[in-house]
Amino acid sequence: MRNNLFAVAIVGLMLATIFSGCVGGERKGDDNGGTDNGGGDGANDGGNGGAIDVNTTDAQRRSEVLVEFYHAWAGYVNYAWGHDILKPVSKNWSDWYGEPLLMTIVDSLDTLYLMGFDSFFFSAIEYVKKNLSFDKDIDVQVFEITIRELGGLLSAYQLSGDEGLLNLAKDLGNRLMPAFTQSYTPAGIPVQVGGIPYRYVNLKTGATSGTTTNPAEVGTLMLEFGTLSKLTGDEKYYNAAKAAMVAIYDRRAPTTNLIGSGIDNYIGVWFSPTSHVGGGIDSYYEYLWKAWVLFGDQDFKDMYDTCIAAVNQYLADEVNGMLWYGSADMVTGQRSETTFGSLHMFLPGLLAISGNVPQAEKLMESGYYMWNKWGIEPEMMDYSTMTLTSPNYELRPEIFESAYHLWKVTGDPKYKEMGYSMFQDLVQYCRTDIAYTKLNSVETKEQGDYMDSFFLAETMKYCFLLFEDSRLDYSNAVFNTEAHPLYKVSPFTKNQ
Ligand code: DMJ
Repeated sequence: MRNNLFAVAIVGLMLATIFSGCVGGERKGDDNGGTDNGGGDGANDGGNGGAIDVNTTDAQRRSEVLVEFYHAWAGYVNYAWGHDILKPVSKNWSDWYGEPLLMTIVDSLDTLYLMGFDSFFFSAIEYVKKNLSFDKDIDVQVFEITIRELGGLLSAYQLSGDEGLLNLAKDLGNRLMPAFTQSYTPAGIPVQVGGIPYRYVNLKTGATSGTTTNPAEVGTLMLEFGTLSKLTGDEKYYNAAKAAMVAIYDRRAPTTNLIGSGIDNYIGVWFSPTSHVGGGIDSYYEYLWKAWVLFGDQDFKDMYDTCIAAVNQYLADEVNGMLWYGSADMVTGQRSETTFGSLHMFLPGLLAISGNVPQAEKLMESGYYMWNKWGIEPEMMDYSTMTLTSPNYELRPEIFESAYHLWKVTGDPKYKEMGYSMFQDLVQYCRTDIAYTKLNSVETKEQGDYMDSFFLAETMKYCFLLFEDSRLDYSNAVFNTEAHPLYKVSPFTKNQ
């Protein structure tokens, strides 16, 4: 810990000296923005309609992101080191399950590498190997621990070649496996059907719990468990995670090919037939496509093609010339809600990498309009009235992720401009004296007291990659849903 603090202090001084002219960028007030999103209330009145400083170079912007990442990382190191989460206003910490799983550290490892903070990367790996234990009597959420911890460990292993990380990943994978195992009542009646995993598992005892789940939590395990199989040669992880994805696919509505948002994992029956692309379903679609890319398994591509066609047919919605994706009943396809928010904004990126660039670009314009309407995007709003339904902003990354993929796929610099403009808004509204924090309301900009680990794992990473991604082998990597790059062939093996 003391070594880390010392290193942080030294690098802080270096960064402050090198980038003192551009720390935080110079805000141009409320009228700055990227591409011209037009004006007027109906379609395109982005609040940030002004021109961006075109002379600001990629190198300067990259430096600004580095400085801000460092500001947040140092806050974590100084006030929450060894714990899961930094509370950046009260300068306190919290652990998800009472005992730390080093969530922010594990989630940040590959960001440290991609940004070139090599000494932090390697010393954090040493700390993790020495201090992270999964032998804890706690019931963890399989989805969250898979995408943050298992994904973070596997990615850092692929970047460093450090076997200690793979051993931790194997240990965690084995402790999570009971979630996939069918269990029985004392009378011998099966209480879990068709490979739908339990939502919670006890890391020490393997006891499972949770009677209900959703497609995202069932279907966002494939990249991590599949990679574990590839790296260990043991197919059981791949097969269990694939069976879970197929179990959801097999329960799609035959009338529409849509899936619902809540399913009873004992009996495999939907209890919420509302279909959408937001939280609870989102990354199911993402993993169908990415599993195809990472593993070359045609079944995933076939499932993705069927699902995304249904999504585009029933959920896409044009209002006042703008594209959104709302909710519909999975059986009838009838529109049920016109809500959309920050989590939905992963979709432009997914559409872009899977080949539907026109639709991706159109949705990105809508998301950027939503962001600029309030100066920061809300958790949820009604796109038919452009009114807030959940006014908070949780430091979410999805819109930056989509800007990055659109930049890579199209080469159009407007996506870098969008990213930079939104990054400046983050600095203006979410920065605290020691780190970054969520907003309770995008309307009032009142700050909350929580810096989720995905801010360093994803939001800051995508901001950085927009201006510098030389350490990422983009064509060989697939990002898990927590922005951990997983590789078809590990970079360190290629270099050996
Ligand atoms: C992250 O944990 C992941 O991106 C997940 O897929 C969705 N929620 C957060 C970020 O918003």
